Amino acid sequence: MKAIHISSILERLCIQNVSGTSPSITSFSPVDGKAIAAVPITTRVDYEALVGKAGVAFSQWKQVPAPKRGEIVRQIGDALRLHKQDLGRLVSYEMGKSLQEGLGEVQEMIDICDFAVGLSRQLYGLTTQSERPAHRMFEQWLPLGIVGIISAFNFPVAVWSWNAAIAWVCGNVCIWKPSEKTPITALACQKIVSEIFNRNDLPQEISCLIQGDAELGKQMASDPRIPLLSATGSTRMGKSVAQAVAARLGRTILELGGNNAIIITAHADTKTALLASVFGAVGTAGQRCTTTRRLIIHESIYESFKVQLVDAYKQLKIGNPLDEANHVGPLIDEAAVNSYLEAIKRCKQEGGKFIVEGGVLKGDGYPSPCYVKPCIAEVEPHYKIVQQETFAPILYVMKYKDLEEAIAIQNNVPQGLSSAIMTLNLREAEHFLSVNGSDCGIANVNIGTSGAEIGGAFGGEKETGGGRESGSDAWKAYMRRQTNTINYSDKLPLAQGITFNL
Ligand code: UN1
Repeated sequence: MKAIHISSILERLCIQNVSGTSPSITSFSPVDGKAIAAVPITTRVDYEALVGKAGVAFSQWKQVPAPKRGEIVRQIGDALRLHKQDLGRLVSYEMGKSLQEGLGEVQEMIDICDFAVGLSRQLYGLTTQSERPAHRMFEQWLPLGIVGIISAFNFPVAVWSWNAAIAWVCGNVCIWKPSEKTPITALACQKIVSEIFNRNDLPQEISCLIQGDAELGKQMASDPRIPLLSATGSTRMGKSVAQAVAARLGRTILELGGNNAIIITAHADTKTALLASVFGAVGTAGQRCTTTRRLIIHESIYESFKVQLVDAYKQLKIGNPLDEANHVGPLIDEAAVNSYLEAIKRCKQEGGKFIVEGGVLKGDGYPSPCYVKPCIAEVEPHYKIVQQETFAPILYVMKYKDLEEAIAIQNNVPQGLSSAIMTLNLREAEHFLSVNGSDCGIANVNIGTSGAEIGGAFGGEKETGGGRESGSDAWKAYMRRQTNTINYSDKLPLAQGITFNL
């Protein structure tokens, strides 16, 4: 990966380096440890000014009919198509995920724009039958105002776009605080969308970008001018955001930790199960909310599946994620490497037996200290470490006897994002999806836990936070619902048959 290549990408995406001016955040690539560029930090004064401008932008944007707002989002989707290669590479370089996954992330952005364009003509409300004569009842969905978006480093652009594209067609304006670990991809997106708003004589502040640390996030959480805050990140962050927003009775959409499991039954197609498990566990170097962290395998196939798994891990190529021959790139930073090492240590202390050893990779082909080996440990489901989400490629495997037990193991963790069962048996599959089955927001059959399509509502239960983003009717969280009753008679009949005469 030559530096010159990245600098021409930055140039094409109109990214200027502000290094030297203060205060700023410098972004370092986990791929080679080099500084990519610096961006200015948003000060309190800048923030105040921006929220003011966002409010003004909202008063203009909400007047634009929803299908016309959709037309603007269509143009954003087209601009993303044009920049897909550059932006995908930048995502890969700044975040460390494989180029395939970087490009996939930009594709998610394009897809959600397309979805939002269609949605802009389908923000339907219900009509209701009134119990009173000559009355008409219906509901309508109206724009909410400023939507705050706090996104995480692992999906530095897609998760923002799920929120922003939907929020925009709903008539809202957005203020986005990306992770301070991935400020450059955020800036690139902001440039792309600002250009579209400019070209259409619309205020740029329909999309605002602020850069900073957790303090800035806290400022958003306690700001009553932001009626909805959508936050993706750790459960710890989510709890603090939820409390601050609840204290002012605002709304949140929370997408927090996962501890996702695949149940592999005796009736599984083991070839599919193997591929799904490995991609789920090592994709994005185990740094997806939807990463497969646990495999719960039927005892009758446990030993043979284990052998195949270990074999598959031997084929994994770890290295520069921009080199398409590699499957796994680096972790985001050294702090992530330390929590990976710590989790391995704690797993061993609790009795975990590593069938594929972990460790930090050094030497040729690993130009930063962030490359680690994906590893696999045999564990007991009750281990403390197994209850936790470690954002790294550590896969815990365990065995079960009957499906009830497997489902209990799967559900018996604090998180509830994604889950899957691998089986060709109809009874097992349906049981897994029934009221007695998975307790997660996402439950799949014969595909892994990660890689959700944008068309579904994305999110999870319990400590995952309960929010839903992206497809289906997730848009409803971005609007305010109004129930309307119109009396077109010359009388005033009261509901519930109450009489009131003067
Ligand atoms: C996340 O990790 O926060 O389902 C989002 C997936 C991706 C999105 C993950 N489409 O794995």
